[in-house]
Amino acid sequence: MQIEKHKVDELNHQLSAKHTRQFEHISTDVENVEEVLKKLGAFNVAIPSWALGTGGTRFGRFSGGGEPRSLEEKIADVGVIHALNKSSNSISLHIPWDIPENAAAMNALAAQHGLHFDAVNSNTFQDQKDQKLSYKFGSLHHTDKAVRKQAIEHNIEVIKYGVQLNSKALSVWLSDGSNFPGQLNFRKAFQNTLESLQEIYEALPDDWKVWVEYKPYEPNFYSTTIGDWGQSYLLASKLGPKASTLVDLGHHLQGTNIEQIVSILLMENKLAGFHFNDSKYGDDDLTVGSINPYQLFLIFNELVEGMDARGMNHATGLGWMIDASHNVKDPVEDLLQSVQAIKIAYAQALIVDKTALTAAQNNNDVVLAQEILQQAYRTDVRPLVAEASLRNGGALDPVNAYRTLSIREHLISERGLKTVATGL
Ligand code: PSV
Ligand code: MN
Ligand code: MN
Repeated sequence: MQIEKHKVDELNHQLSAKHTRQFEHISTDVENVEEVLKKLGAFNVAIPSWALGTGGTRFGRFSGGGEPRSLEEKIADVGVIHALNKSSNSISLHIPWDIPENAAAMNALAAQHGLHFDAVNSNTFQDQKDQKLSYKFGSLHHTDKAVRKQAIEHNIEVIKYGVQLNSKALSVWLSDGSNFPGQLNFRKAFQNTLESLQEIYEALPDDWKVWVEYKPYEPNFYSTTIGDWGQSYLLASKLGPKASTLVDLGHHLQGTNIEQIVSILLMENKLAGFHFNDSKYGDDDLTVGSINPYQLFLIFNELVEGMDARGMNHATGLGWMIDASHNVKDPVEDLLQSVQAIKIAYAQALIVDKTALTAAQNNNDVVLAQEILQQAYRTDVRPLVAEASLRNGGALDPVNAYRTLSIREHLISERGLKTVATGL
């Protein structure tokens, strides 16, 4: 399924009078409108191949209709998202959930939709059919060298797939940990993980990176071997310049100051990028911005400040990806909402009066500093996001366009009502 551009244009035309009014209004207040639009227009967030089907919990899964049944159909779904928002030009594969049997064909299909492949993700947190040794007690940290070797080889195989797809990074998340005190020797588990990652690091092509993701708990409930940013940072530092720390927003204990973590990692050139989602209780994988949009804005405020301080390109300097699960929503709608929420937070961060904020900070003017941040946060920047999309040929209102064009109904008639996507 491919969206015809003229249909998006027609919908934009219907909304154009209202949009023009709103855009003109905000343009009078925001000094750097053109710069903001340029940056928003260049900004893209990758879509993970596992987020295109409805997720579920251990209590049940309620599949939606027209879910993608193959990698080809997942690429088509990301194509739909990108055609509407012009900000999701890449797809991130989880292997072996999505194995690109014919990489050349996948590259060509992706290109037809204006897409390319982002980081590849390895998976040593589940046992696969015909797998020799089990990951029940971990993978890269395992007490048995043979299990570690199997997990290392899997990661190297994932890199090989990634090379064929022109990916440039391997993203590693381990569920390795322990469920009960005494089960694990923490020091040995960490050392084993480091040595295993060193072997994987050696297999990275020159222009590749490895991103080390952390998570405090789940599926293990006593300890996780890469449980926080300190452990990930330590590993990344010992590994070398190609390794850095990946921040998944859901992978923090409640109340953690994520924006501060981001700021320090960025300063140390050890921030790989993000898995965006939102949460109320734990790793809930909810729609980005649905629970705590202020936190998202504060993170982007640190990102803009820190990337500018280091002269980094906002669009390409870090890995931007969504990592969410959709239990009750149409996944495509949820992903469109998530990307919009990210662009809103980014636009708000771009309009912060940085000179005034720095002065307020230097004067320890706490009230003024807060006023400056909240002035930006409370500005309705949606007309800026809409204008950036419009200028790139996307929809002014992507969710509305998706619904008005009856995309899900088309997908259901093409693929059937009872389809189940692979992956989580
Ligand atoms: C783990 O919770 C995680 O965030 C990792 O990024 C996985 O690769 C992903 O979820 C998929 O389930
Ligand atoms: Mn993640
Ligand atoms: Mn997660």
